[in-house]
Amino acid sequence: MKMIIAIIQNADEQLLIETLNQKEYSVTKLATTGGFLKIGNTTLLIGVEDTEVEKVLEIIRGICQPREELVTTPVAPAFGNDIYTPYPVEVRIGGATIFVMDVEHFEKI
Ligand code: 2BA
Repeated sequence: MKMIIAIIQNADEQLLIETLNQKEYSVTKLATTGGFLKIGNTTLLIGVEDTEVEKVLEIIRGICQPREELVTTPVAPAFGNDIYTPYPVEVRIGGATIFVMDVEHFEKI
């Protein structure tokens, strides 16, 4: 058995969970925050048999879209001016960041 950990954008969460549930994959959703942008994202835990991993990854690839996000970073002051100027920078957020891990033990009580 494998545990798929998928960090996705909030915008893709509803459709992805609905699609996985329709195909009878169990999903646990965690509300998470990206360490770099400090904006909310969604982490899904999906436990599946080894033979199902590629099918689930295909579903994620088909739904999760990369997007550009404008982030405002302060630019260091120059020429004796001590005011930090906000400067918008475009950051590309991937459709999904996925980890697939071995599950040592699985039990439902
Ligand atoms: P964040 O950490 O908020 O990162 C959002 C996006 O900012 C990243 O998109 C990447 O394009 C950029 N970014 C992140 N760290 C950077 C850095 N040190 N310098 C320059 N740009 C940087 P993604 O790579 O698609 O990541 C989306 C979200 O997935 C991340 O949100 C984080 O929550 C998670 N993630 C990505 N890689 C991870 C990893 N190796 N381990 C754990 N979580 C990860």
